[in-house]
Amino acid sequence: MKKILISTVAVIGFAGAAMAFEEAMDTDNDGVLSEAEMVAAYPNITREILDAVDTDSDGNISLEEWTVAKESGLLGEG
Ligand SMILES: [Ca+2]
Ligand SMILES: [Ca+2]
Repeated sequence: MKKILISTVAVIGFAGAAMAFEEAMDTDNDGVLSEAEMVAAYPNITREILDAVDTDSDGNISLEEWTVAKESGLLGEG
């Protein structure tokens, strides 16, 4: 019972994060975060962090890349 509750919370948490990504951060709605969108969302972000987050080095941050970065603490507390 407890396990089911925990995984439900995790799923809702991920859906909430995806919504924040799409609605608050991806301002041109192209499905990825450009460098400018990342800087707008994280004003103190550095080149090192941007490069670390963009794991496939295509110049854009996908939802997957952003989620991994958040979970690994690269993007700080927010
Ligand atoms: Ca975008
Ligand atoms: Ca990328």
